[in-house]
Amino acid sequence: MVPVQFITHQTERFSYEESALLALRGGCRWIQLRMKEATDDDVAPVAERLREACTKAGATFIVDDRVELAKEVKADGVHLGKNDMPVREARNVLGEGFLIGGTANTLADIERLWKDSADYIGCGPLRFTATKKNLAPLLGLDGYRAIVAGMRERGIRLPLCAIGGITPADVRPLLDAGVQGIAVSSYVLNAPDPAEAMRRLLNCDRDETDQEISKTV
Ligand code: TZP
Ligand code: MG
Repeated sequence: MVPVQFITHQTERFSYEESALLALRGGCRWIQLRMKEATDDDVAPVAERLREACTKAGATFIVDDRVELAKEVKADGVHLGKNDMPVREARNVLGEGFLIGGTANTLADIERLWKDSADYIGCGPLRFTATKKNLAPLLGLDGYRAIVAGMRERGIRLPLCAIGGITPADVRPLLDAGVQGIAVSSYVLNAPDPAEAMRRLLNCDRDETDQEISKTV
């Protein structure tokens, strides 16, 4: 199964919370609660409920940006962008048991996060996406190849998740480029059947014969 982090989003069809529940229904076991414009008071009850839903599903639950809230709701981790609390500071607040993910757009970002002891990297964007404002320059597949080569040269061993406009057709090439996982939102939420779309992403590392067999058993 491909490691897939689902990033919540609100659409005309679904609330943030519903989006996460659909991802879980599709078999996703790694949810990031991202409610960019909301206040902590709005996020807290959603986080409490999703914490419970993730526990029931055996899924890892990550909160975007909000370190204190992540701690309060006993999330498994927090995801920090470049303008959020620095990873080192968050580590002091949260301790060693917490997963801390960091956003990177360049090899230099990854090096900084590595030194700061982040646990995984969300690196992108692969291509344009409307889900995030102020998007960094697009990496394309070649961008990931260069970043993976740079990480190897520097001995940086951190799970790298590609993000930004990812669809199933991108997954194999990204894994071949050396990334370990993907983070996704819009492909799933814009699909006619989001749970099925999630299932398709998770199975992208299996060959077509495997997928046909699994449909029949
Ligand atoms: N950062 C870069 S893209 C993105 C974030 C949080 C959202 C996910 O992108 P998409 O295209 O909706 O899968
Ligand atoms: Mg952020």
